[in-house]
Amino acid sequence: MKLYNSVGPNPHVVRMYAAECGVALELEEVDLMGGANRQEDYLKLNPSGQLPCLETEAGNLIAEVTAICEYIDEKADGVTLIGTTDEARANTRMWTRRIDLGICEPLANGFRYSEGLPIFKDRMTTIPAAAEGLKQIAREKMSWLNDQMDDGRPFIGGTVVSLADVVLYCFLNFGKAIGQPYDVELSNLNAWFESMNARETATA
Ligand SMILES: N[C@@H](CCC(=O)N[C@@H](CS)C(=O)NCC(=O)O)C(=O)O
Repeated sequence: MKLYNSVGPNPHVVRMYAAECGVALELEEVDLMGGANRQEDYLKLNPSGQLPCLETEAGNLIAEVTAICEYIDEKADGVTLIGTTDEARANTRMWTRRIDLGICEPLANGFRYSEGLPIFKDRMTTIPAAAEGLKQIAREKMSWLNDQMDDGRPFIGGTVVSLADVVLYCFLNFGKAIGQPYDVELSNLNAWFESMNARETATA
């Protein structure tokens, strides 16, 4: 399987997820900073013009990180970070959706509309006036998640590592690098982040 790869948290999610599943990916780098992902050649692969994108052994193209990770999960031999039962899979998808919409999306758009404006202003609609509010929404949801984890669960969805953990880890790691570090006083979130950061797959 070939992954069209670049800098940024979304490709990191897929690389880490594949490493967790023991699935090898051939990486092909795309120059995101130079805007190659918005050019005709790449748009033929992923008309959304974003990274990553997976080319399967059958030659099909899959974009959107949660779809790619679920596909990799199905290809993994005996390992799953989605879940082994219908209840577990629903739980993983519920938490992943909460993380995606509540934290990742506002954090990323908060960046695109402020510090990231020089990169993004000519490739998408940007709303600088919304940046601080979006960052605030992400912070509030991190605090809410921290409260949810007061029950001592080691992972976001409960006792086992899941897609939700990989997605959030990669975005909080990104947030640290772009001026949106999570509040280390959120002790449950901080302990969880440190445990994810210690996984061998974190550097994939
Ligand atoms: N919803 C997409 C988001 C992908 C995304 O935002 N990728 C970023 C890299 S982390 C990107 O391609 N940014 C460059 C651009 O939008 O031109 C997914 O789930 O894969």
